[in-house]
Amino acid sequence: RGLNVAVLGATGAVGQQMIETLEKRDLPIKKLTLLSSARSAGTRVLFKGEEIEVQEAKPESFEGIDIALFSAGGSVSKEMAPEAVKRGAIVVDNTSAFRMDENVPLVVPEVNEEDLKWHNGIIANPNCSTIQMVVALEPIRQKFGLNKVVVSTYQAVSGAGAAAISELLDQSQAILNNEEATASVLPVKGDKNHYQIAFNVIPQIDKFQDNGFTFEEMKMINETKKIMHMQELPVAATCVRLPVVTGHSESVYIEIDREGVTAAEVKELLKSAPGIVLEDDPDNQVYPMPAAAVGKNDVFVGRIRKDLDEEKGFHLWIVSDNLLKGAAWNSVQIAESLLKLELVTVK
Ligand code: 11C
Repeated sequence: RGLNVAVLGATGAVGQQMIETLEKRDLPIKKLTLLSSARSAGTRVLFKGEEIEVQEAKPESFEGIDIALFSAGGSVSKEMAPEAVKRGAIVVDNTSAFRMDENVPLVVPEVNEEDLKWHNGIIANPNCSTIQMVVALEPIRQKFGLNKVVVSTYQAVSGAGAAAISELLDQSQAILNNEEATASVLPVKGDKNHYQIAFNVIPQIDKFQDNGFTFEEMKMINETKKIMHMQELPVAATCVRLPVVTGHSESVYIEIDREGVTAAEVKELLKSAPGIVLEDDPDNQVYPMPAAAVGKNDVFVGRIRKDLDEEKGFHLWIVSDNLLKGAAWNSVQIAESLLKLELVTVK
């Protein structure tokens, strides 16, 4: 008895984390099918002591699959998700292909697990930088209301994939050796110019849109409104890439709906909120940092301060492993929620 689970994109940075997360959790799995492009097919992966060969993804690969976790890029999702759904699978898609589709729930279980109930076969996993922010904002919204969000991100290169990690490491080594550092991936693989990320900071993640914001910034803006069911919420984002391998950080300014709330009350609230670890003790220099968040499923929150001028304004510092809560763990968590809500049956 168990579920037939597939991972599409099994050899990618997120796919590997999905497999490791499935291994650590106890979702009942009868059979795990690992799928990839033709290029990576044939790779052998160890899962719970058993070697599984990665197969080339074809529409027929989804016959008999209950839940398929997708992380192989937007165009693969667009092509394969309808095929998987046609064959009875529920797709949890980690790309931006379906996130803003009004027939597709966009889910972070701590925030809007109930939205899973109206899925039509595809469930979208939000962008990593959005996920960690809404986990921290939702308890605040519930208790104090939320009127405004302004976020600046400090994002790790692993968000841009394995090639971006190599680029950061190769450039760092070259610079330390007094050699020339070449760039061909960041800020965006398909854009006109590429810039050095080692010992640098790049204020561009994904392509610029006509409104002057980047696509990553628009994801944070639009996805936050959809997940929190607050189309009217003012959200602004500036997304920045740092020379950090894994772990996204965010400086978030919010305005709540109530006056007279103290920073201590916000800390107390977040201390027991789901999915959050409060790390906020300035006297002992305790605050979240990406190096400490790597490998953990939680969202770490600290540096909580009340604004000095705006009575309803607060500042927060939010850090999480972008490959786990930002991607693989949130997808597996959605699968666990489907089971808990009896939206998938174990046969
Ligand atoms: C980054 N947030 O850090 C991106 C990666 O829409 O799932 C995730 C892209 C996405 O570059």
